[in-house]
Amino acid sequence: MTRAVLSLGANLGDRAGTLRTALRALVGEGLVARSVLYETPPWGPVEQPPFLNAVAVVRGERDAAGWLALAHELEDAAGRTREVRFGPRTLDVDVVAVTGDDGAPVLSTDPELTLPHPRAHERAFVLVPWLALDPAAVLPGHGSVRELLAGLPAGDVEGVQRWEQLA
Ligand code: PH2
Ligand code: MG
Ligand code: MG
Repeated sequence: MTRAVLSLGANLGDRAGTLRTALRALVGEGLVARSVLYETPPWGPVEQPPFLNAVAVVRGERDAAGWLALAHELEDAAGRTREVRFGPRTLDVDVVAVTGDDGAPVLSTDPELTLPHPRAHERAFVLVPWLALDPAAVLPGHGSVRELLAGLPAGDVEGVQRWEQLA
């Protein structure tokens, strides 16, 4: 069994509907916990509409490649086409980190699936929802999510706004 942290994002179309459909599909895939939806300013070089983001933790028989395949299935089900890097999308599901049942992190330098995710440590839109659902969260190789957030610019963290009250 492995445990995976997934980051979900959407900034085109019915953002909340798309994310809720994907989160519902994860219930059948070993969903352990999920955050509420957060509205977040676009991160990165592309000017684009704000995102809704969420984080989910799943546990199941899949290995890291299996979680990535699931992420792609969810994106395909949302009608995602692969376009501009960092650009707008109906649904993006990224595998942030995978750990074995012994707690050992899966490490990978494969460009198709780098683990842990190479930019998660600097993205408040990943770290804020993750910390909210798991106050003891650790990003392998980078340390506690709480401390990572404390090191980010305050504006980045404040920009991540809870978008709904209930999960
Ligand atoms: N995803 C990106 C690029 N920028 N910004 C926010 N706020 N949320 C995202 O999910 C996001 C982004 C590419 O994957
Ligand atoms: Mg992404
Ligand atoms: Mg992606």
